[in-house]
Amino acid sequence: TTLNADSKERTYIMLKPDAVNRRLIGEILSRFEKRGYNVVGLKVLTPSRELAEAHYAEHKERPFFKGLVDFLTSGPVVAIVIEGDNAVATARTMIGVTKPQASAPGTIRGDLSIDVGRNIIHGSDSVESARREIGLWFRPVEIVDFKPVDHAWV
Ligand code: RTP
Ligand code: MG
Repeated sequence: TTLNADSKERTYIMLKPDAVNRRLIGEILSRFEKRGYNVVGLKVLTPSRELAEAHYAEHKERPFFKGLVDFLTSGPVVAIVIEGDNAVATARTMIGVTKPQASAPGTIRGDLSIDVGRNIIHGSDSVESARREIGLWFRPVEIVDFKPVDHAWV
């Protein structure tokens, strides 16, 4: 079968505090659902400093690190696990590039943001990062084992 329901790649998506404040949760989540991805983990939380620093640990020597952590801990985020065929790479394509002004129209950042420090969404950059980040933000029981039903009756 070419149906992608069997492909279980997972990625970690996070709607940053600017997206939540701007009430863009539904707009952004709907793009992944309409594309064909399943939401298998979902929660709203205000991250601790420790969690935000661990999430962005790869950037800890960068000049923007403190500002990035200040921003991420400034209010609620939506932590999401998306599942489906080639989820990691396709989500990054849907998100656009780091700088919103360089992100093509049609991408999430390209349609909804203009500032690199307020680029509304995070997506894991590799399968390995996705595994690490999902483990950081979710306990195993918070992620469902989801088998979509036959599309003939939904
Ligand atoms: P993310 O991790 O949030 O999905 O973003 P990304 O992969 O596209 O970009 P990354 O290089 O991982 O950077 C993480 C976040 O740091 C902020 N940043 N600011 N001022 C700057 O030059 C700068 N560079 C990066 C961005 O908010 C970026 O999303
Ligand atoms: Mg990144």
